[in-house]
This record gives sequence, C-alpha cells and structure tokens, in this order.
Amino acid sequence: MKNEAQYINNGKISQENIQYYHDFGYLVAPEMIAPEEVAVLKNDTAKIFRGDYGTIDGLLPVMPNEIDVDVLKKYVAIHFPHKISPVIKDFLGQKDIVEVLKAIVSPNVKCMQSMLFVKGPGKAGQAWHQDEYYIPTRDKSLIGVWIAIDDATIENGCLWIIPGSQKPSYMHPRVPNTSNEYADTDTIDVTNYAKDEVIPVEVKKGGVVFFNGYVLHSSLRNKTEDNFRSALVNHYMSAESMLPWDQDGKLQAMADMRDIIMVAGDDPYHYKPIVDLNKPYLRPEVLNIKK
Ligand SMILES: O=C(O)CCC(=O)C(=O)O
Repeated sequence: MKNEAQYINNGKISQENIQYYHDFGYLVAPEMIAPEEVAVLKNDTAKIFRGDYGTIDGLLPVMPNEIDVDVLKKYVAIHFPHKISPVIKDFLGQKDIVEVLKAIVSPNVKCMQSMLFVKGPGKAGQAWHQDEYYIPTRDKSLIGVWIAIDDATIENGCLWIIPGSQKPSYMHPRVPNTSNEYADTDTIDVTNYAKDEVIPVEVKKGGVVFFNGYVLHSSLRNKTEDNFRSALVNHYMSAESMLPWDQDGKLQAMADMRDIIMVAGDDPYHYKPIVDLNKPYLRPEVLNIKK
C-alpha cells in the first residue's frame, strides 16, 4: 500500500511529510503548480528552443512555419535555462516550492542549477545516479525539485526512484551502462534492490517531486510516438553550506561556487559577490561525465 505521507496535500507540507522526506528521501506534491503557471512554462519551453531568447551552441535554425512540436522533437534538455529566460529565473522562487524547501532543507535556501527537459518521442532517459555525485554540497543538503510540465508516465519516461536509498549516505560505485534506455555511458548497479523497492513516480502536469541528492533515481526512454515529457528540474541546497562545484569540469575547481540565487532567508556568505559563471548549454544525446 502506498504511504500517504509521501503526498503533500493542497500545497501545504505537514509534519508527516517532513518525517517521510527524512526517512525515504522524497515527496510528491500533486497539482502544486496551477494550470496557468504550467502553461506559461510550456510556452516558455518553446520560446527557449526556438531561440527567441537568443541562440546557444547547438540550437538549430527554425524553418519558416516550423511548429513548436517539430522544433522541440530535436532536443532532450537545456541546462541553466534560467540564464536566458526571465520566466524560468522568476520560477526558481515559486512560493509553494520555497515553503517546502524551507521546511525540509533550511530556512536559508539557495538555487544553483536549472534544467529544462523536453524529452520528446524516442529520446533516451537518464541512467541511475545520485545528484550529489555531480553537485557536491558539504552538508548533503542537495535537493532536486522536479516540476512536471507534461503528464509524466511510465510510457513517456517518468522518474524512477528507490525510496530510502539516501539513508546509507554514500556514493555508489559507477559502472558502464549497457542499457539503451539511458543516454549515459555510466550507471549504478541497482540489481541488489528488490523489484518492489524501485518505483515509478508518475505525476500529472503541475505535480512536483522533491528528492534528496543521495536518492538513487533514473528515467527510462520515452517510448511514445507523439508524447513529450517536459519537466523543469531545479536544484537547491542550504545556504549555510559552501558549494565546491566545478560543473563537471566546465569551471575551475573552487571552494564555493557563487553563481547562485537566494530563494529564502539569508545568505551567510553575502560578503562574497554573486557571480555569473554558468552558461546555458544543450544536453547531448550521449552523456559522458567523467570525474
Ligand atoms: O527527468 C529526468 O529524466 C531525469 C532527471 C534527473 O535525473 C535529475 O534531475 O537528476
């Protein structure tokens, strides 16, 4: 039976939700984002990939009369869309999301990353991983906030997670990926978990999934012929922690990556300037991140 404590009802987080997050590493907030807000994100997705905010490396020219669906089919995702889109930048501080973050992360919260997935028909998913592997926080406070812009189903490649897998609090070894479900060259072997410990997280558009940076998660290929699985995924952490993140080698190693946006409370490191380091880029079809 599904544990009801995983669901945030009416956008308001309860004590049971908070306990569930600490025990199992994730929460689901169905319908947290109003249909009008989702429509704005959907519309903005098309604008970004049409190049309306300016071009970025790899963005293909849009043909006259080319409809959004045909444009979007060519792409998997863009990283750091908030760097070009004022709509996404504004959404990083969405008030209901921030209330949840204050309750489960810290009263002081910063955002360091956004990713906008389109994941059209046939596009591969992401292999098993832990987000802290990529975005290391000193206090393990990393949290992914996964916002469904389209309905996310098993068929079109929703998230899969292993509840409670954050608990041992260590980085699992990475092994070569051999499944064509995934875009990545590496994965984590999860075969020692029982089948029923690995669950799909299907959410309707407007639903939000919150998951801890140590939780094992993945997504499968979009097997539909005409269905997009768009989702905005933003990453946050406690503002108390410094962020030694080199962005998969794209930046110089540093003690505290200050390309951040405060979304709640105070910044204990306010004496260090906020900088603009990260550039938006398109996610390649094959992901080969070596560290
Ligand atoms: O949405 C997906 O397909 C994968 C998202 C993910 O793994 C992540 O945000 O860390």
